[in-house]
Amino acid sequence: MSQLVTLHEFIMARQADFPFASGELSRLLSDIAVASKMVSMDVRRAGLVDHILGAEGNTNVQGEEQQKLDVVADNHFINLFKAGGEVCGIASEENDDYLPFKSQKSRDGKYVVLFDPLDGSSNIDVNVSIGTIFSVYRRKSKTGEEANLQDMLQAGHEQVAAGYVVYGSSTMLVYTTGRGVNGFTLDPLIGEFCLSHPDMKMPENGRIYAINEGNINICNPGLKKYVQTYCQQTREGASRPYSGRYIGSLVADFHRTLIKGGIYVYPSTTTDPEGKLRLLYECNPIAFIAEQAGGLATTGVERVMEIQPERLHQRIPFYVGSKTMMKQAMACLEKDGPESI
Ligand code: AHM
Ligand code: MG
Repeated sequence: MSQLVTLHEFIMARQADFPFASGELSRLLSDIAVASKMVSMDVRRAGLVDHILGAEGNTNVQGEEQQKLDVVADNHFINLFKAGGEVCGIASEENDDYLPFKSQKSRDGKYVVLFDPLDGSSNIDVNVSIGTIFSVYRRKSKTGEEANLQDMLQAGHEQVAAGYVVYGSSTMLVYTTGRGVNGFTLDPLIGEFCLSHPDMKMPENGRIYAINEGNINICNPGLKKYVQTYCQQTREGASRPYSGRYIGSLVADFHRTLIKGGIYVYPSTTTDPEGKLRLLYECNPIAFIAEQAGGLATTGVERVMEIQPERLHQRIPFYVGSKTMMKQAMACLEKDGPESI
């Protein structure tokens, strides 16, 4: 039997690789792990909360107001970050504006975190996998001051860490600090994330495409051509076309793409010209992980992590996946009708 390595042990061992590290990023990653265990517990009880303890917006048996699970998840992360003191402010999909933390301890924190506390939350009602996605940046403002908007609007290539947690048939945390990608599965018996997927690599090619095909006639012609010619036709040497798989939870669709290879696309459409996914909370962290695992992430036009964000809730068209499939999709876009952003 190989030795069990907990996330905590792994983070501490990695910290020793950086002789001048102060341990703040390590503590921050540990806080994220603790918050995601709390969310995992809530997700496991979601059906009970809705159907037995009282629906959202109602009062539960204890007479307390029920909150939506995304708000509950948001609060778990915010509370842990405030208590930890490594983070001077956050921005999340659940909040209209960024939140600078006021205490002196937090104002001395080096980092900001941008996150989507519960991605794919429309899947909660039907018991399908959902996730948390996070990005960590070093602050731009002076230590000791309040975090500001410029701390939040950093390009993806400035991320110091990024990851996601998928609340699936098991709960898994996958993260990178720019030195490869590692995955940890939550062992519910001991309540610890344990290293289960060391040094994850995305296959160079794949046979699975993930796109909401209901949108195929309102997206650009280049993407339609790619899907029809590369994904839906039996190509030489293959026994059948590619498989379409679309969970509708970015984290779960991407997790499969990372492990099995494939391509995930949420393009611009005539109804949503900027696409749907948020640059800061969804695309940048997933792009960082994809690239660290050997994949690519673009808007169909440019590398996601090069974009200088202009707004907190900015959306972009998003293409991510195995190198070969991404290159083929990008070539179709160039030739048959580009993404517009
Ligand atoms: P959310 O952040 O409001 O949950 O929306 C993001 C989700 C992604 O997880 C998923 O890939 C996509 O929206 C699905 O959208 P659609 O139903 O339009 O295909
Ligand atoms: Mg989301």
